[in-house]
Amino acid sequence: MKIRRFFFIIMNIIAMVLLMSCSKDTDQPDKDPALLLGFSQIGSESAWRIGNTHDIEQAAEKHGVSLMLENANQKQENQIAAIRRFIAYKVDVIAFSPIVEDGWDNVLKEAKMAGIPVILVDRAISTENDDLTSCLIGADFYKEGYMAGEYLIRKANSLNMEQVNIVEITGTTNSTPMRQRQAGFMDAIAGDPRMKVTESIDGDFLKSRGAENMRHLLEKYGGDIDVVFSHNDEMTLGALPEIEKAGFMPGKDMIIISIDGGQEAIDVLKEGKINCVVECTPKLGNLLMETALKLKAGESVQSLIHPEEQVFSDEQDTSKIAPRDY
Ligand code: GYE
Repeated sequence: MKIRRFFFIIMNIIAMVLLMSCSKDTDQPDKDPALLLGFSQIGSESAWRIGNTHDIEQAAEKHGVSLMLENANQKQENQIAAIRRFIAYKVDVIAFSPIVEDGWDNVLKEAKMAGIPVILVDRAISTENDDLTSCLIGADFYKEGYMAGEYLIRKANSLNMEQVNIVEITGTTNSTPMRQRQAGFMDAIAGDPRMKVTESIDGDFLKSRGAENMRHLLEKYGGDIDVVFSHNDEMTLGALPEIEKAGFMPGKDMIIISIDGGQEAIDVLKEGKINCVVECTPKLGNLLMETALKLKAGESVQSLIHPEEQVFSDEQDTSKIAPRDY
């Protein structure tokens, strides 16, 4: 009995020592993080966005950054409230992906008054005060739209098309990727008299809206649609079943062009139902952490940082496309 009791006490002491040493380790990064970063994410509207959030969380952990992450569920007012909370909390650096371009000046002036540097991630803002933000880390959306247009010209040539009727399902009106993808695409096809954009319609980057818009376009134009240019994979994936339900084969009867390059869209490209996917990488986390750490240290940073991107299409051997991470 005495021996049992002795063992019991010894085991308890060992357990307590182990527990204390464990909690000391896990507490460490929070007690003395390299940086406290407040990040306001737009929402969870797409595989791109979910991949982007995940990448930022992983990068924060890797760089020893303590991350206050807030999801705005697609509402600008939630993003503004989150930025105000970050200011009240006195974070070292604020980062956010603005859902639309307008309406940020007031809250950013508050951040400036508090002496907190602000990084734009993914999307830009429209302002006359250039000194409200330190830099923008995000894709070159104009180039993405331009590459989509260049692909279409090559495809139309290969099919000897005489006229090309295009419908465009755009991302959120007044968001940077919507404006710039559209501008790049229009500029790329501008010199080709065969190209005609019959209708542009806002699909808000959502799958449900992609489906709804495609139904509307099919009712209106039916088989007169030669090309569907969709500003993201989610809307494309929503549109495809509607095209099939209407009796057309996507990828054959209609040329399908998408942007993002998530795994699901790449799988459909391999099946031949999408013809071209322009890559937009959500992997901005490491660049964000490196830039935020530099700002905390008072170092200067590049004002615009674009990641490298490519085009996936039926012009290549799609079986060789490496697995995507989002
Ligand atoms: O293309 C889309 C998304 O801003 C690049 O937002 C991003 C876009 C992306 O939800 O899928």
